[in-house]
Amino acid sequence: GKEKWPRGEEKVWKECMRDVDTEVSSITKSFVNHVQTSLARQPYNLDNLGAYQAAALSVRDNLLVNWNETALQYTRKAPKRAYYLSLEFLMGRTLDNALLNLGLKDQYSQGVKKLGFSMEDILDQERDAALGNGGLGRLAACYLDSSASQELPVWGYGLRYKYGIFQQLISPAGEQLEAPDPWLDNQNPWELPRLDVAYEVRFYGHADRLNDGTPRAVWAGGQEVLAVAYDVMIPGCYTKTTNNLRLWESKPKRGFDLNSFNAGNYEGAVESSNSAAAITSVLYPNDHTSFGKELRLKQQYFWTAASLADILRRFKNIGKPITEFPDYVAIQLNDTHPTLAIPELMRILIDEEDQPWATAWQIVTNTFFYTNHTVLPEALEKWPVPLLEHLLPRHLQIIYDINLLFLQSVEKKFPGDRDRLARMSLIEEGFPKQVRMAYLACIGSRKVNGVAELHSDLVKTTILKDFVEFEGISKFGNVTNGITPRRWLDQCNPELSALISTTLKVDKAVWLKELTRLEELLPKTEDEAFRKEWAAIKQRNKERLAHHVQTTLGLTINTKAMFDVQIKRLHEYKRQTLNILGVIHRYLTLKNMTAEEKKKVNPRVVFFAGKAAPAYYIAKLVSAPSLPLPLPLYFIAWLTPFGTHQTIRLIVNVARIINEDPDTKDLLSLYFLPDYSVSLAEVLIPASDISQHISTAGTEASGTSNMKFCLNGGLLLGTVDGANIEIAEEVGESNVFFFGHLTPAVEDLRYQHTYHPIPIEEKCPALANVLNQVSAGLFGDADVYEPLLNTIRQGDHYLLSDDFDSYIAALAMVDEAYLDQTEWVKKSIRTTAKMGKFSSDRAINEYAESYWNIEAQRIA
Ligand code: 73E
Repeated sequence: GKEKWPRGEEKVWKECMRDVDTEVSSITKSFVNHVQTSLARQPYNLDNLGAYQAAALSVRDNLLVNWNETALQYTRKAPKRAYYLSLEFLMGRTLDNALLNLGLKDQYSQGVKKLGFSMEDILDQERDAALGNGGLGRLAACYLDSSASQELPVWGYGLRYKYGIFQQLISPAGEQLEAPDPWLDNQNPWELPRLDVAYEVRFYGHADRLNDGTPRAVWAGGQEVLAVAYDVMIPGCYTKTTNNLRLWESKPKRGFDLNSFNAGNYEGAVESSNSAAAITSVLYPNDHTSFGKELRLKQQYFWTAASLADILRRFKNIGKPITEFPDYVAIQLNDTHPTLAIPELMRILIDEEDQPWATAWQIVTNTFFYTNHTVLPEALEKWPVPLLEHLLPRHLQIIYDINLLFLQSVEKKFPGDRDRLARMSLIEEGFPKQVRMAYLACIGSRKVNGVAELHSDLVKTTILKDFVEFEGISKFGNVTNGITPRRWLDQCNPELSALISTTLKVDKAVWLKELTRLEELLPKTEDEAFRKEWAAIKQRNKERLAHHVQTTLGLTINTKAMFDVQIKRLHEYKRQTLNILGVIHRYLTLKNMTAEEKKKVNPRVVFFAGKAAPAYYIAKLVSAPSLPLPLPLYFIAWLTPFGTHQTIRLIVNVARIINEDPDTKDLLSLYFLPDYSVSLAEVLIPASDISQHISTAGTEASGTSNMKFCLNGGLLLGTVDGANIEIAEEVGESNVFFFGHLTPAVEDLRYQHTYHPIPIEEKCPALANVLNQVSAGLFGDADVYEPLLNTIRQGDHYLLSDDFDSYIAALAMVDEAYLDQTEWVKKSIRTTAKMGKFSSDRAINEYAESYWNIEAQRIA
């Protein structure tokens, strides 16, 4: 039917439009005002997207006031500030978060209702800002929220990618297809273009040492591009403090080469403008792999150079001598991606500020802090020396100089230890030689940390062992990751948040910033009415998820079943394959059961979501039309989706069979939800009964979704890895389901796989049977899966065959525990109650106190 216009109450619309002084709230007025002015739209036929934009602009006005006051106060008081350099900020949506942090959600909801809109529909119009791959990028976003909420003077610096993480489509055959994510297409009301804040960044050219008794050199020639700032406001929770996230966009310094144009070379004239814009065009979608691509290195330098120039300019405004730089500035390096900031600051101090080498190095090593996020060898960044020499000739000189002095000091402490020098050199020998970025980040920083206890120990005993021996243990620490309870409880699970406030008899403004107060829920485990309410909320969250899947995918989900969830990037080490093979095992077991036996089985719905890294994505996006045909063989191999792509395909095809099997479908069903995102996580996490974090021990540095599930009362099934260990320490081992070999066993097991392999039929008959059923074509496409199955039969680097039996046993324990619903709900309450430690407020305060030495600033 035709919609009636205007929506909502006509009187309210009219009064807002005439701006007469009535009882209509200022919120409604500002909303209508933006419809008429900023959007230049007819108020009477506004759609949901327009309403979202008007609401966003109106909220933005509120934020702007606070943001300006915060900036002004930081400038006036000039406290020491910290800067978080991250190539990824996985922010998700902003409107709901801003409304909650401002404490204006109820008022806005009522306001838009009067105008005929539902807040839920409006919020749903917003596109995710998905400028990140996974945990590392989402951690950066949580840390910004916590910094502002804790009133700490912290700014983020990143890149304004035109395209975020690709959109994932799943073909009917189960193949992952990637589409670009043009997230800025509808305009982004949350960013403020700062065309006045721009820096020139140089690439290529030549570097000539002055050889005048100083370490100076002149770097000239090459290409210069412009970095333009876009600011994103970061509101704290119930505070005026509104910090800044500054994202750089690349632009050609001159849009157009007039000489070439006049010479009739139109293509040549726009070429430089194309290559400059390419730098910030797309986020690299491969996490845990270092690709060595020139464009990625350009991104890293472009971003670090612009950020440092900006930080230095701000420091100079204070008017202090450059030697006091570290008293005013701390820079956190989020993994090794911004490591070029170290030679870049050396370059500025030496070549532009004319400082002696030792002074410059002193400043640098008191300014930077380095967080390592992974010990997987394939993720450790190394850049080929020839590439660096070509793109950043001066920086390569500086890196060689740093290395020379460093190795001299190592030689002094360990005379004659040639092996040690080779191991510790910043330059790895080989063809080509490569720069080891983790080593450079380590020696150029004041402190180094890992992201969970186990991981930090592994950093100290494996990849940076020699550096601990040389520099002393006190330089190396741990800051266990955290998550913001604003987004990951209050926003995604409003009913649970409300129940907690009522139960604790304290406003959420208090406990959301003092999360250990959740412990006060503990006595409530013995309160039956409370348990009922707790369980009812979980049930409604499951129904909300089911409704979402129904409306987006047209699938009907059994909400009476246990919801079992594994959502994260697809990666061999995270072992989604173990999970799907476990599902197949369950299916085969059910198929062999009598009707009587089946009656004792609790129904289970298994959810997967996650993106696999497309190795050829960038190539496809940038140069798809010009691929040479026919393709050489090695190229086809490279394009063939492998490993994780086959796992997705297996999941989809297993789902197709078992969801239709009348023998089992009431007891087991399986869904792969496409295009996993922050917003989808916000629906999935509160609905989970059990979630899986099943990496091979020692491979998942921390994990952060484990914390999100537990905070929402979902129980954890996992390996003894990363932050799972600390979660268990907090909630008690009886409230988590652990399985699998421990970290110290992994090396030996891998050795056995290589040198004393045992046939899988012997070693793990249950797993062998599952693999054979897949090979036999039970789920179709048998030959497609053979390479994947063979990685388990031979080599088995991630030890699926070693952990399978204990995994199946752990799943059975989950089933058993779920049968006793009273006890299960108690576990659920206890889990939430003990999650206080994992607030990102705790983590950010550790950085502020023990690393950066910065203090909270009250914005009056
Ligand atoms: O365990 C997670 C950790 O919780 C780890 O795998 C992830 O970082 C999270 C936050 O600390 C991570 N991402 C990357 N390395 N570790 C990475 C590597 C290269 C490119 C992009 C991301």
